[in-house]
Amino acid sequence: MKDETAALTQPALRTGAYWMPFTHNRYLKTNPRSRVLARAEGAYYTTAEGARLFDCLSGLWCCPLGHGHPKIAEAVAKQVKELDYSPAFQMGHPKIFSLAERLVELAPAGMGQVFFGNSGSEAVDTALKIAVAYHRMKGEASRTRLIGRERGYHGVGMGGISVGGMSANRKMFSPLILQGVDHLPHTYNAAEMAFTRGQPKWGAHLADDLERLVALHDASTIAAVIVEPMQGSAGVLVPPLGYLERLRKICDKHGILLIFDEVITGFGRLGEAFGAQRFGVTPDMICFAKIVTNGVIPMGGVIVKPAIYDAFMTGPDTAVELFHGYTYSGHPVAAAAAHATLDALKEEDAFKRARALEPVLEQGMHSLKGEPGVADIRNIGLAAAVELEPLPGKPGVRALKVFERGEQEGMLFRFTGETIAVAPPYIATKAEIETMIEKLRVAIRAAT
Ligand code: PXG
Repeated sequence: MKDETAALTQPALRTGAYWMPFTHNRYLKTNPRSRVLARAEGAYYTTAEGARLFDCLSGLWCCPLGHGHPKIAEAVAKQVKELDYSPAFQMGHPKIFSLAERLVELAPAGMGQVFFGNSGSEAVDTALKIAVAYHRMKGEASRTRLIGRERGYHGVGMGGISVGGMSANRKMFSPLILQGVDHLPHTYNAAEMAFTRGQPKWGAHLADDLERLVALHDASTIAAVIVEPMQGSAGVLVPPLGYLERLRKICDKHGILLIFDEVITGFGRLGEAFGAQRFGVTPDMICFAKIVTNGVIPMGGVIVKPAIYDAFMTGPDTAVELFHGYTYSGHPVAAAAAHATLDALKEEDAFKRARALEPVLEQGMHSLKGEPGVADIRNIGLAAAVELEPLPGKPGVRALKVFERGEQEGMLFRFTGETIAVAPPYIATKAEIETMIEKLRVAIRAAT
């Protein structure tokens, strides 16, 4: 029996002071008890009420090795005692130099340096700044225009919301949106690709819209294109076959930098180190965050090609080359967590495991076709989404109902808009993934 008065009511949880991010604060605070997580171990959370929830999205896409990983916990504890902080400017520490080397090795061939921040949002804003500054260093200061994509999510910094393509994240802040930003069309077309497994065959031609923007503005005004190889937050929008290749070609033709925002797709989510390797397309910069530390300590950053780094290495060698960085860039505790995470990913053969589980997730998720209100199912790697038809006159409520029923069934699903996304931990078993899908079926049937 669950003790209804446990933890949260003794003493009573006071919820008023915490303004929760990307959350319906008022609804949650009327009955917060099931929404408070008290503990986590492996692929499971325990709520403050004592209920056990399978971690269907690996935290927020960031904890695929499971919670409380002993090696990561140990590395963090040791680092706090050895060197808890080191100034990020004009100073370094051994683990951050070696981490940069390891990340370059993991990245597709041809990448050279890593600039560190603390989140995906910082990684994106850093990459956009580097892109504009790079062209200036190369004597092409007119290349300032940035191109994102509809339905893209690049975090919540001023740069990220500007190149991002989610109207809810932009409209409130419209005076702050950067000037000189365009968007490619998103690649989703239900009529052409609903219920596709993996990459849709239709849609490579949508990359040609970049040629239209070049014709409109001239290449000499365009700095960079930024896309997520797979659009995660938009509900697992998988790139059409040939699309990313085509973007790469057009960028090369016009001297435009191509940035992959791999905050979700990095470190094995698609069965390879990065989406770049999965799709066989190498960008000029890769933004990363999340899984780099298994979500344990915040860290993010940008991996760049040597030509980009080299462009800044001019002038007197006593001059600062890039006026950018954060107090916590390359934080030693985050670096220790990242090393331990990379070790564990390797020791546990995690990318291979993700690849092996991909067909299990694909087959299971697509078995939900035909359940009430299921409008589409998409998947790639160890990520999938079910898109639901909205309940008449109640946008978003159907997915909320699925989420709430999911909790009763022992599942922590992620819901946004009309979509349920799953990205189970790499450590999940086949049976756990199958159970997750059967519980999702129960929740979908109940949400009418
Ligand atoms: N780029 C991409 C591609 C992301 O997915 C960010 C940047 C921003 O990262 P930070 O660390 O600043 O949050 C993200 C974040 C979801 C979900 O449920 C996705 C993200 C964050 C929270 C929830 O899809 N992505």
